[in-house]
Amino acid sequence: MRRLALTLLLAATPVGAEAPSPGSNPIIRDRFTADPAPVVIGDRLWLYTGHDEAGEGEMFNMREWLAYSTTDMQTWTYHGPIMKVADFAWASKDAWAAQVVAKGGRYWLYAAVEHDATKPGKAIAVAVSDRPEGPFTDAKGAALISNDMTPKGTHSWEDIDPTVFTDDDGTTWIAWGNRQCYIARLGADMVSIDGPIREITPPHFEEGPWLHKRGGLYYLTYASLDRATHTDERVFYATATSLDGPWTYRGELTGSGEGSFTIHPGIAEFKGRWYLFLHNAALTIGERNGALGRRAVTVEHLSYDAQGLMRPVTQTAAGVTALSDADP
Ligand code: FUB
Repeated sequence: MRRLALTLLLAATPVGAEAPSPGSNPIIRDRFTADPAPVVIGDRLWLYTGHDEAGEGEMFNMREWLAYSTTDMQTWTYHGPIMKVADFAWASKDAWAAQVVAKGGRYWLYAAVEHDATKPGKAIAVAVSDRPEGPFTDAKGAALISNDMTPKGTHSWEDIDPTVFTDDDGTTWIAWGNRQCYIARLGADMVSIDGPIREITPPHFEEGPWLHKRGGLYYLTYASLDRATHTDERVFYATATSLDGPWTYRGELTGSGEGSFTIHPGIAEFKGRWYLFLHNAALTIGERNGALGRRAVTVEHLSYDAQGLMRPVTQTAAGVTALSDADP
């Protein structure tokens, strides 16, 4: 596997340039990837991404979701496409941001897609598999969340970017949104909404929410856009002692991804260390340079201060250090 990873690294290295060391950013170099979503399953960290295939003049061209996994945070095994947007019969296009979570011995994928003309606008799909590497199949046969379920929204793509989180009491929650951020409890079947949809939009919220918990504190981390001061998204966050809120705004966690209008956080603890996954647009593959629709996933170490606040993260080319079996 190590030889395969090295071969892929060399294949993406321009002639005459020194090959980057394994594990350096961006971590995937042989295809353009975006919207990273990590999850720890057993002794591996699994990473699900979108697949950016935009050509010249195209904003996005995303048709499928990909899976990778690692044991050491340096070498990444590619598991291929796990599902295509065409596998949702009711969706028309756009395999946008997704997250996979484990529950009840199965693996659940929640993803943003474009609904067909029967319910115009973006929607959130749910799929399931018995294995993290898929294949995943449509678990509901219809949208879990569609544009008509959040009528207050100001535009047709407000229902994107699901993040799914299971609390210590076993209840599972989904948050999502663009410009508006919503949260709702999922039914025990994982394919229904159980209870009200509440709006929890934090300051400068744009998209890409990510829910996690550490100790007794909940974190809502998201792609922000303060249009008065910035042209590209950055990552901000808020904290709360209950998912019912109130949420306390905590400001910037990290700045924009190099060359990229969008950014998208994904957070996981793996073998005792915390990681922040992001994307930028700094990768060139052959003739294709990074762009709005040709992004590249990165990862950085994440740490907390004594109050449990996340310390600001500097994005690096070096990436994260290797985990060894000796690590906790
Ligand atoms: O990748 C398509 C969209 O761009 C995602 O859904 C957003 O989070 C932004 O990254």
